[in-house]
Amino acid sequence: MNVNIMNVDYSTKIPNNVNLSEDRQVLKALEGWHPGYIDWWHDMGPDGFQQSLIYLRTAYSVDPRGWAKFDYVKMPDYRWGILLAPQEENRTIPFGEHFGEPAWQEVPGEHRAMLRRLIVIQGDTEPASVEQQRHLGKTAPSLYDLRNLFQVNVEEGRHLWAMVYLLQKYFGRDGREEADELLRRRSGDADSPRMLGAFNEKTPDWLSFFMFTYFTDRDGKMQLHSLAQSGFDPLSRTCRFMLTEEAHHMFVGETGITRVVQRTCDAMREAGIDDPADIAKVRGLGVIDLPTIQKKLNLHYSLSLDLFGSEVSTNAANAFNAGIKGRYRETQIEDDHRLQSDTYPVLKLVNGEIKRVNEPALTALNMRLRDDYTQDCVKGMLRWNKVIATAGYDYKLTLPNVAFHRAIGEFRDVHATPDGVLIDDATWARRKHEWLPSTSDGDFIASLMTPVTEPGAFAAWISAPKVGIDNKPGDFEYVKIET
Ligand code: BYC
Repeated sequence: MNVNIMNVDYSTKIPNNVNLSEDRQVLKALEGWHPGYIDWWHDMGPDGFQQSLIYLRTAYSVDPRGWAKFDYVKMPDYRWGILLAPQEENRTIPFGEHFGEPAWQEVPGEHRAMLRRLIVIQGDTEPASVEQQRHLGKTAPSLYDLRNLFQVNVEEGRHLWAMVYLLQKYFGRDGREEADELLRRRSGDADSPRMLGAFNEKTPDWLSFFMFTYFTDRDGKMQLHSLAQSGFDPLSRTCRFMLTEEAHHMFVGETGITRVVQRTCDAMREAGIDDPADIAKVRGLGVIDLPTIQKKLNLHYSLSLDLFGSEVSTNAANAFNAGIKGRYRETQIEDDHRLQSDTYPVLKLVNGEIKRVNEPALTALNMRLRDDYTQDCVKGMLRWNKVIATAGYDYKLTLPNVAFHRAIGEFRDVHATPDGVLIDDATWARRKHEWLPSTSDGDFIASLMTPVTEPGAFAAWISAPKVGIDNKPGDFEYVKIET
């Protein structure tokens, strides 16, 4: 199978709208990179199912009215294409010192290193998430979920291609070296880890997968939006198209958690359980109790907050000034887009207390993006809490305080409860498993993770989705597992 893939004719078989067939040098670089990618996919991509037929969508166009088609595909045959959103005519740089100047079609020399660093970091997260999720296929709660996992995985693979294309096209030899490094690092590896913290954590079970796609993919959304504003037009166009795919990943997370919460509430109702905090009783029903869901949420939200970097960051200010990385929805914000004399309130630790302090808006850009992220996170929470309230339970899932369980930024050296009360090391050590999943919580969840492979059937801890993918009926065979 490897052999066939190495023979792929890139100029015709890779869907691309960047005229690869006439760009011999880049084509050659991508051809050189491709076998290593396929090796990586076999070593670190989904464990098993490589010969199964999966009902996947493949991007084939950048027309928002119809950009993907669905069909049965074996994952190694997925057509990882290079697609950029259409070029906007006369686009100008929407922020920073170059505000109003024509967007760059080539790398601006003085910002080359910064631009390359951001593209490499973005690229590094994509394969990392595939590596983190590689074992999940074996315990999927349904064929529908199995298909969604693989859809997310192949698209993260495509997003790696997207960044590798930029590196190889615009950054010459060091771009090619960085592209090779992206295949060399491994999530969680002691010697050669992925670049950002959350991408070296484990995704041990399906509840973690849903939390990851809800919270961590949403960091991806915010970062991609910021890079989509970039004055470097090829990066902007690449990220704009990636966001089209990214929406489904967050849908998987949001609806996944909704379905887990729904099933738990239904099971508690059927069994006549009135107290959702009666963990032993609820677990006895073979569903995940709400307090444990809250602990998983605390973990994934806090890990994802770390991905925004320090609240006060000169890196962020420099990237903005340079016109490389903007704000969420930059073009819709009504201000001067230069921020030279503006301020922004930042949460900081002042004399042992968490306080809002005004900082120069330029250095506070990570904080601002993180605030936008938190607002976005709240939306799904409201939906989950509605499910709980509709079932008649007085229980609310909440986002923990930003000082809780942090490894990056202002609060990394202190301990705080999810309510934001600062506590000492001993209290933290004693109580942390009230707020974060313990080994026994993990063991319980793991005990539920038995695969369900009959079309239309679902594991007992998760309810069925409301609608199928591509409007398929409930018993559709999303994955034809090879035997
Ligand atoms: N872990 O000034 P600072 C996605 C480093 S997710 C480890 O505070 P800055 C996806 C930092 O590199 C989106 N190290 O932060 C989701 C710097 O090191 P150096 C991925 C960290 O630079 C799911 C030092 O600390 N895209 O797409 O303003 C599935 C001081 O940095 C971390 C991006 O992140 C950390 N968490 O902001 C698949 C966009 N945080 O250089 C995909 C590109 C900071 O001094 N990246 N450090 O050695 C960026 O914009 C920025 O680099 C960051 C950090 C927001 C990550």
